[in-house]
Amino acid sequence: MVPYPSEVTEASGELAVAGSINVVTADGAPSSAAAVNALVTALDLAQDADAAVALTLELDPSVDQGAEAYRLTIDSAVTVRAATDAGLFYGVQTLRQLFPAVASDAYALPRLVIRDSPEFGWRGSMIDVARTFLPLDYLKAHVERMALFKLNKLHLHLSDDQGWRLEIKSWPRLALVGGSTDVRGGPGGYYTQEDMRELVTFAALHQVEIIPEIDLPGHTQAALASYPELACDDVTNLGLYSGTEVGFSKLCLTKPDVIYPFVEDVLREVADIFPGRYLHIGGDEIKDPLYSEFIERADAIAARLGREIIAWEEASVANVRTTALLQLWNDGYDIQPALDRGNHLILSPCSFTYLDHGNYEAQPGVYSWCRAEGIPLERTYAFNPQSFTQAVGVEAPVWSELVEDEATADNRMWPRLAAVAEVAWSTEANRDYGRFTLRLGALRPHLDALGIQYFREPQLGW
Ligand code: TNX
Repeated sequence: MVPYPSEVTEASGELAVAGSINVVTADGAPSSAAAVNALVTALDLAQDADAAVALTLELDPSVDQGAEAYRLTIDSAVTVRAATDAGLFYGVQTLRQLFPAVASDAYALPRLVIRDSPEFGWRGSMIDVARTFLPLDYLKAHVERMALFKLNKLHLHLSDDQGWRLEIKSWPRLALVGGSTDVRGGPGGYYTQEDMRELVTFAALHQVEIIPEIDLPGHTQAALASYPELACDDVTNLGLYSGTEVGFSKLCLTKPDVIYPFVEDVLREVADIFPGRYLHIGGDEIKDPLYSEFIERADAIAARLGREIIAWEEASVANVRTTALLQLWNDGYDIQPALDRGNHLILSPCSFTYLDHGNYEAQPGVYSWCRAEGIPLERTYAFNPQSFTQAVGVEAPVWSELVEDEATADNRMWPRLAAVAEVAWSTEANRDYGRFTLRLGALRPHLDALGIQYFREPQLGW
């Protein structure tokens, strides 16, 4: 099992399941019901009220170790109890890992009792769809894969210099022009608002929340090429960009009458599509005397929309609401001012979690600016979020300057995202790299069944 549960008590013997099973779902718990139905279908088990074995999902408020906690009992029956649909859903994911990945005639489940709840509520994966556009179907497949490992936040980096990937109805050229190419000068692409609503609904059914990021006020060349009035008047380079430099573009912060209505329109439409609590406003890699003021005004716009902001660590210099989350990305960054103010952190330290870096030293086609030796599985696993105070959890980004396609995205994310999942879910006492490699190594057929084109990690025996 990955991530390893809080408490596993093994009993002796096995529970045999063959042919059919009596599935009883809980009313008002749609994601766990859908997950358990999908599981028994994949295992070729017929649902039959008279079957020898019952698989029951039960809402039980006494399971009170937090909103994602569950208990799984396997004795003469299989029972998952939780106070919430999310808890039941995670119980089903654990069960999914205890069954084989592919159907067979008969199954033997270990008798045991599991009590489980996560250490951190934020267990994230970030995909940069701005440098390289990836199709909606890939994002849906990724959500299903995340769910198996109890990852629950999919952060989409929706805009950058090389592309604007979200339809904005009040500023249509953003997607039509800004979305028309990518980092290699290829055809690019964008998601319609309908596409993203569909993804939000699909993700919710897998207990995954989509976190939309519009990167402001830097990383905005695609927006400037779409609407040149957003740039300062002395800027002459207003074309679409398909290189890999960073930090050269920005909204013109001395034109507040132009840029703040733009930011307000964009964030209003984003908030309308994505129902979650947070809007990620970027805020990275830009130097401007009016930077802090921009972040504060964007935070105020989010407040009027009833939302909180997330911003990259640089925004810690601004006086944002204490509800803002800051995303740490340089290992040693001095984030103390934000902690003093009371802000919480999403932990994405580049030397542990930047999955655009190699699975091994000198892997071709990867970045290495943060760690020359690459970021092997063991390194990601060694990250200890418990050493931070005021952290909501961990998130691993894949920047896509060098990620040209789905196979490459898979290679960068897997199996390292499974390590991220365990680091964020499991207790420090339950983490042990040797045991992790045995447990994850055994789940290879599950990754195969999901069609993941993972890196064949030698330390897993793959
Ligand atoms: C830094 S991390 C960036 C991205 C790049 C990435 C490449 C961060 C907030 N900004 O714009 O894609 O490095 O590794």
